[in-house]
Amino acid sequence: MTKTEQLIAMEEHYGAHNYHPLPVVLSKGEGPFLWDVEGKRYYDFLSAYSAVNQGHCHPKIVNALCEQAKTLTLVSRAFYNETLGGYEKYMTEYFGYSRMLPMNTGAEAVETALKLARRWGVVNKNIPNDDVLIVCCEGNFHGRTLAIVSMSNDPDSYANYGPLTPGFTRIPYNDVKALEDILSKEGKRIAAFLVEPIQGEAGVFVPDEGYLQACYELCKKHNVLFVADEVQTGIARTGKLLACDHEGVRPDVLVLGKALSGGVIPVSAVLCDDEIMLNIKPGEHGSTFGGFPLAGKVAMAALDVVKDEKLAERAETLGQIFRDEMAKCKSERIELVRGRGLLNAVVIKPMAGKEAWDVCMKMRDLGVLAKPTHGHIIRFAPPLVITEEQLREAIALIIEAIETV
Ligand code: IF1
Repeated sequence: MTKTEQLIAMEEHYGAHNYHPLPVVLSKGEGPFLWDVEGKRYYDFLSAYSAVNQGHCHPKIVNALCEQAKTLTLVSRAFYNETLGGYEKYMTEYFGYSRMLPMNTGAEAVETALKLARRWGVVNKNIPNDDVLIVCCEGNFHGRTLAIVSMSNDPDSYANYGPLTPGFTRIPYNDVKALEDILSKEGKRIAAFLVEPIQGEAGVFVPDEGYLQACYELCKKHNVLFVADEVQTGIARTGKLLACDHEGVRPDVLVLGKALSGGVIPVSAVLCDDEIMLNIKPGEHGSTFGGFPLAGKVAMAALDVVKDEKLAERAETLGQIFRDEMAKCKSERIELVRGRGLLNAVVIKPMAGKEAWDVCMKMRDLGVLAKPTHGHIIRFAPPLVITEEQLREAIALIIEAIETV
């Protein structure tokens, strides 16, 4: 058995079977590159689902982690810690909100946003506690907790997990009229509209221009919070700091995760203003690790890198090159290329029994890593530090894989 086969067999034997990974075992990363345990190098076109926008093992972020790890890692929120205040100040100034609440994973941050929205609905909008409704979208992906999967219409996410959490209603994505209808009908008991500015898991579904703006205005009209899940789209991935920036929309509640730490440790956060945030009082929400010293130092370093290395501008320019070059490929296998910045998807037409999975296997052999979603879609999201030359080299390999599989 090769080392690769041994390590895969070990996971098969001892691990839960809740994933179906591409058969490659990775052991090292640097910038846009990954290496497997056999020493083969790959272009990473997944970026840990957009957590590694700053590139693998970015020296400035790793250094921030190591320095803080030698000094103080965790004290819990039972006491104050030296880094949290500065981190909160940095975050609120960086994103333009009056307060932030730190958590760890994206799902926890979404849960936090749901709690803030419900609390605001009860306290500020006087909705009876048991009547509060939150509007979400078909095809959404916000994480894996029970409350969150209760919003999902993907049976893989919610089926056979027992009674689901009430208080959510779903409308079609990219449908302003649907939001208008539900707000007209039930607006008095709706606290929030929760939306991904681009749906990631659904297959990088970019809504029509003006959608976010129109939804935001409807929310204002009906006194409903506009909550943006930017866990995947935020932190420069789509060509702006936030995907909502493309339409000049400032969400009432902003949810961040993933690349907030550059993929170094789990760091997430919710940002909003006093009227919403201060409804939660001591003891009413929290997390052992939320806002711990490592998180603060790592996140500030990760966000410094985004500005210093102009990652949003890079994503915008390089994303255009990606879509233009892919459009030049006349393979019948490519049904569609879509996306924004460096969050893109290629829809693959199954031919001769070969599907997106086979294309990904071929790309792996050629030295590019990406993963199919929903059977026929491949997501392409390299670290934003990839150079134009590297990107063009990778595109040639991707096209070769598509044409030869
Ligand atoms: C998995 C997809 C990506 C997210 C948005 C919250 C979260 C996520 C918009 C939760 C997480 C992940 C989790 C990952 C697969 C993945 C994913 F394939 F499902 F669609 F990124 F593209 N909001 N997305 O996309 O964040 O709690 O995971 O930190 O394996 O479940 P988390």
